[in-house]
Amino acid sequence: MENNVDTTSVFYQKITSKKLLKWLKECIDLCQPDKVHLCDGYQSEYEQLCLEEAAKGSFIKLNKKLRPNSYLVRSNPADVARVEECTFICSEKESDAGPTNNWFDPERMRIKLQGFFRGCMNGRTMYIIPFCMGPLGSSLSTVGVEISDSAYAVCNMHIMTRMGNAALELINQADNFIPCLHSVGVPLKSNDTDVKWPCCPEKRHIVHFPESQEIWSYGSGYGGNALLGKKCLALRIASATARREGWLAEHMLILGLTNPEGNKKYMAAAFPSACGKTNLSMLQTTVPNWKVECVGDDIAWIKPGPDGRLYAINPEAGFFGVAPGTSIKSNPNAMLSIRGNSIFTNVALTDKGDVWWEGMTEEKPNHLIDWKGKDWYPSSSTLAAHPNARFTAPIEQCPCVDNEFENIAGVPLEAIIFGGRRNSDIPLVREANSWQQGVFMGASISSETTSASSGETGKLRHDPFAMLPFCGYNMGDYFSHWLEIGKGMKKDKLPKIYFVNWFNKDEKGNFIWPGFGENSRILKWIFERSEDKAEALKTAIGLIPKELDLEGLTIKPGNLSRLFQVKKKVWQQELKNLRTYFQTFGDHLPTELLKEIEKIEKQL
Ligand code: OXD
Ligand code: MN
Repeated sequence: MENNVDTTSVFYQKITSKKLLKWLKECIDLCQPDKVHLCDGYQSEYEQLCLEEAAKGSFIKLNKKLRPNSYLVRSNPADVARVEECTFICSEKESDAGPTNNWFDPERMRIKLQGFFRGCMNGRTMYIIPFCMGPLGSSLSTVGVEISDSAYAVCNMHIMTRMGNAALELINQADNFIPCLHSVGVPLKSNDTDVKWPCCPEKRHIVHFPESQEIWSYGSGYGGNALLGKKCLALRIASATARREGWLAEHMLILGLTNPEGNKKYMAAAFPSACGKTNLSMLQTTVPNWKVECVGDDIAWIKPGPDGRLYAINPEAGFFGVAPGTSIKSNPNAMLSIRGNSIFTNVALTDKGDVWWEGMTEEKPNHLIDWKGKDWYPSSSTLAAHPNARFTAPIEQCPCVDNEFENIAGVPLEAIIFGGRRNSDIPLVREANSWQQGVFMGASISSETTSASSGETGKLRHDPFAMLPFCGYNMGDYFSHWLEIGKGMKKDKLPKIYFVNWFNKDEKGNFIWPGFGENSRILKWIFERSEDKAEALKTAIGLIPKELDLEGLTIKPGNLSRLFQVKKKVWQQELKNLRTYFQTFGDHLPTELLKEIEKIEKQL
């Protein structure tokens, strides 16, 4: 090898995969790191890295009594979220990326990336992170290797994936993996001192080659831009692979719901980012003796199983959840999941060395250090935590983690739920009367934008299947793929499909539905529908509950009917907007979706 990295190091003997050795050599030659570290995945490695980062001032160790083995990290204020405008799908043909993705010619992109990455790890350590998405040994899982110069990415990957020796063994055996190259894009000269959060926002590129299954990410250290197993591999690359192979990679939580008789059913649910997926995936029910258990809070890989039903795994091993708004009241299980062994990014620091964010407690602390490292008081006009501040915590710390979380066969799905953040006129819940209508419902999601991505928040945008930022191919073809999955399965084996909206508001801007734990009343109805034990009423836009279990809940008179009203004019307009939106997919749009619009129009 051409640079000063010692390739006789003992770890090279651990790598027998020819593909990995070849790629590693290419990456070392290109990025020219000072050192190379092959991650073993041990806890001692994680602790050592955290200590090193703490010594540099990049990680702040939290009070070990209040938040054992946990750290606070502050990012550069210019690097705080996913960056959709810098995210590319470089398929061979532009039409395969489709109108919802940024496409760039793969050959030209490779030349551009070679320029960015040349020498980008000078003065830094290159970490090699072998990882497995999904339970080790599951035929539903996939292995990857992330090469990164960010210790923060390594520590987060420790929590979010099964990484290290066990994954490397799988890679060696298969001589295959998905290569994911990541750099913060800040090479160091010999006497440069490093900054606490190196990044290069002006050159950010999050690039996917779906055909050759490669990921290249440059310039950002934050979340999905840097933890490449998550959005890049498990959604963008996996969705394109899933289409080729006949399965689904989805932006969905997976939960198990148990009724008082002890019967359990699994459901998956797709919502746009920061719309409460984490809360729903582990909610504490308000309906007595019902229980929710969490298989996953963000991503589901769904494949037809040997019995002809759909089975889902969570490819991740941790939560990378939005902190603001999370409290003992809104999500006690998340608060318990982050009681220790967690990384907090862009939250505020209390005087006692613990973390705080808006919504965590009713009363604000008298003094904090905010996410930018500045003094903060309740009278301050700025937020103490960034709205997209995150916690990273192991899923096994969740008090209601499902027993089947590690099941290599996955869990059978009884229902699929779609939802968005809509402040009016979208009913609390409705059931599709067919798989095809369910696909239409998924395709019809619109939601207000949130701070999970850079850009304006609170703006309504179409977000089909909550996959707008994550679909690695033409969204029109994705709709067809969903229809094909349904056609390939027996009707009685298909999960029923639902659409929910927790976010309806009254004229004064107050939420009509209390949400959070009360959403269990809707889950109960969905559960009982799958057993034909709950009745439904037909409307033009799907089936709504004849009755909901509202015992113990007071809802203002009139508000309940408001949660289920179907206003003809509003829906005519909604369908008109959808028709216009669907036109953007041209001849990639399956005609079935237009037929669903026509059917509703006729029935309105
Ligand atoms: C996430 C997102 O981080 O969807 O899960 O943005
Ligand atoms: Mn997400």
